[in-house]
Amino acid sequence: MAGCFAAVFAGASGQRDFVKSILNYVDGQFVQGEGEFADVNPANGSVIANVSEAGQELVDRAVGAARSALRGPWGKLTVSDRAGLLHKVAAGIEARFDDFVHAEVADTGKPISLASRLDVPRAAANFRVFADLIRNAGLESFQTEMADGRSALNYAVRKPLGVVGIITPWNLPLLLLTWKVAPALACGNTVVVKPSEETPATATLLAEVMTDAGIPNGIYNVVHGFGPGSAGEFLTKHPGVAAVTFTGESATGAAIMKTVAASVKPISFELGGKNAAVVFADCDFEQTVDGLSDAVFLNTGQVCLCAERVYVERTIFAQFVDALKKKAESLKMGSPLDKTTNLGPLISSQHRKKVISYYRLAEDEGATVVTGGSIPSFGGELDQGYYVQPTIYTGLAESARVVKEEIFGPVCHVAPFDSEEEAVAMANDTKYGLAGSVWTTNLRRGHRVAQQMNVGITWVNCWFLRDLRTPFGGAGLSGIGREGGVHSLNFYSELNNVCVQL
Ligand code: NAD
Ligand code: 6OH
Repeated sequence: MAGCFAAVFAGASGQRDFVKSILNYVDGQFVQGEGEFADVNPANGSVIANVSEAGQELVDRAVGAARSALRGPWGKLTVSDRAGLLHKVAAGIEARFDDFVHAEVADTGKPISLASRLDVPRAAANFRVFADLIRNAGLESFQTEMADGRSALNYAVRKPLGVVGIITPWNLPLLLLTWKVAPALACGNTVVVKPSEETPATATLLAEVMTDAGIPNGIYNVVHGFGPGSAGEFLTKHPGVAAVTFTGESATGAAIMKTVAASVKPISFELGGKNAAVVFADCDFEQTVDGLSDAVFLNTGQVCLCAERVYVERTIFAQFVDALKKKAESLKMGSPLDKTTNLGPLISSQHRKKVISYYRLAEDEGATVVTGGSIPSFGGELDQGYYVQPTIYTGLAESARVVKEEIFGPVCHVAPFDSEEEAVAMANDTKYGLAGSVWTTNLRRGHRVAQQMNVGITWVNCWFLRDLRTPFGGAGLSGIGREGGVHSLNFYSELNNVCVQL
């Protein structure tokens, strides 16, 4: 079947219709799997598409196609030609900008303003950055002199790993998928992707862009489904898959690790977080309140980098909590399609149950509710959506579960500190280690505290400001390995060191 999306996006009524049927994409064809499940719009609970679920047989076909494609024209392209095709993919995403934005908004419920400024532009940037990186990457080399007088030249050449299995979550679906697809393809691999069952649309739409850009059949394959006993597990278990890269919950990472252990595949894991922000009394107050509002509430708190623990120097604690409360209460919750909306719903009814259970737990654990803490009422269609109020707590012990466990909603706990050492100790008192932020106008303190954070990335006076050449990943329960820049190139390629005696 050609173009399962094209017909649907061009609604005859002139109205933008959403996807009605989302198929798997294998060897350049949109194909049906064995089962079907619903893709739900979290803003109103309506079913926006039926998604075809890939069974074992279809995953086998996808991996088989990806393996064959390694031996086809893709494997014979020069690096420069491959990079050129990836630039065309970036341009293709931009050419269908509105389609991607609307598909992402319908699947996730995120505000259209956010999808337009973050998710879709970053997807195009992911392809451009890794195309340029691979085009300009040098070879590691050493001139070797041995004690016995022999000399040699060593140099390492990059080769693709083979078929890379890519498994991604629902919070930034296209951004996180392309963050892995782009470097994997840049390094000459072929891929089979399994997007989240909650957000299957943009990965499928990307298939059309790949075809239009001239990416040969079998290079980019999409299988839909769930984790255990479904496409996710079939893909990670598959003997034809050379490496697995995964973004999602830490517990899922542990399950995938067990699955891949038997075949000793390389893995890259970007997992959960319980990130801390440390606010000093000498911060630029307005900038910090604005920055923290983003860090806590962006994407309704469903960003792995969000700050769920905020530590504030005691001398400004009350003033800061009050300002953050006002900011939270000024955020507009509403329809994702309204350009003025700041907060959309959570991804699903199930996820809302989880977040609300933490809201109840916070009260049981003795928290003071500064603002929020429940489900909003709109008096219309949005009451069928999975909205929760942006919420701020104070007063919990550092040992409380609400302070220790990832909630993944628009919520934080704010606690005071008296000294820099105490703030660093509290920030580091977690099993996670993804991201942190430090807010101060004292330059030396900013560097000093940032360097002591046990995380993969620390921002000073900003948050989620990304340079795609930098290492990205997590410590502890937050992940294994680093991607970004040359770290991605290293993960997605096998280095073969050639030693030539001179
Ligand atoms: P999840 O772990 O539930 O699911 C992620 C993906 O894994 C989905 O595609 C799912 O179908 C698949 N999956 C589930 N079980 C599987 C199994 N046994 N085998 C193979 N695949 C399986 O995560 P989620 O709820 O979609 O996303 C939210 C989580 O992701 C949060 O914990 C968040 O912190 C984390 N996250 C981390 C980063 C990062 O860069 N570190 C980025 C985004 C999200
Ligand atoms: C998690 O929700 C956000 C992850 C962000 C990235 O992986 C990135 O490259 O910006």
